[in-house]
Amino acid sequence: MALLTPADLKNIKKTLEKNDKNIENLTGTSLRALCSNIYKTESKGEKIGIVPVTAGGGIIGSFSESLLHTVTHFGMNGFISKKTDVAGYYEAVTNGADIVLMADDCTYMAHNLRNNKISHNQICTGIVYSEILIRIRDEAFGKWYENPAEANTNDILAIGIGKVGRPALENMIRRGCNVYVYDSDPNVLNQISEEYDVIKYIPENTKIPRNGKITGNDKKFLKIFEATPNSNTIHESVLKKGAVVSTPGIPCGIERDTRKKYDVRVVQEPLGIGTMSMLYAVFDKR
Ligand code: NAI
Ligand code: 2YC
Ligand code: MG
Repeated sequence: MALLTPADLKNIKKTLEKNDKNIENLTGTSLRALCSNIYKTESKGEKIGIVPVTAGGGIIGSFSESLLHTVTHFGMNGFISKKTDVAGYYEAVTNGADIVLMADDCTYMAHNLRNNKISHNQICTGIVYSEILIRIRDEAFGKWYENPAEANTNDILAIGIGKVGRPALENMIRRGCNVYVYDSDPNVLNQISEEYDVIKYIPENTKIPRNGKITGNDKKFLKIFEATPNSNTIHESVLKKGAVVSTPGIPCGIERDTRKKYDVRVVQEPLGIGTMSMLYAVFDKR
């Protein structure tokens, strides 16, 4: 399980604001409104208790503080329990938390104590990052394409189909996208292609000559979802001019010079976007 490091969380304030603006430019809605539309829920001023957990690898420096910054940034009412683990949980509940946010090394969850809804970070991260691609408005491609409505198809390339990528894939299929999938683990790629109505995609740069023949696709994309723990997973051979990469993956999967060369817009943030998706998944229906 790829765990966050304090370095990943260093610029969370700036990164969250930058991505919120980016999401608004691309989809026409702020992150808050986007999450409210995805789950048809709204915040009613719930008190959010953040409980540090020492299990496994232990407390990650600034993890709880990053969650508090996220909920506060979006105008919600949060606090971090002074104690950790079970004592922290007891403290949060007895101090009136309506929702508890806490994470060990395996699961990061949000639990609404009032309506008993519970959400999981990897699932909600997959959903929100895929929805950003699905909800891009035509105007976002106007700078590069005569007919942006025509360019703005539902073709999406999904790279990395693991604990985050699979919920993303399921959401894209549910929402009627044509999903092309690539995963560097051939077992994963084969299993996903058998299990879901998707198109197996081998990017040019990973083409492997077999008995003199080169296999792989040369289709290019305007929308790419990536959820891998590696860098340089998005090669220029898959990109169209003005493409959008929506990636929870850490580190970022597209190199700076490739981004510049193809005018790529990137939505990538280490924790806050996924957290907002988790909270809206457990708020009450509108
Ligand atoms: P995972 O290990 O379950 O899945 C990763 C998948 O990517 C695997 O199937 C693996 O075969 C594939 N992969 C690895 N390198 C690849 C490459 N070069 N090309 C194509 N496929 C490749 O990991 P998980 O839990 O899905 O997390 C993925 C990433 O997302 C991690 O970096 C994790 O830290 C990050 N993450 C970020 C969050 C956020 O809010 N930004 C929230 C949760 C996870
Ligand atoms: O500080 C604490 O309370 C720690 N127990 C937090 C551990 C979080 C471990 N999980 C992760 O780093 C990743 C994040 C990207 C979100 C999901 N898993
Ligand atoms: Mg995030």
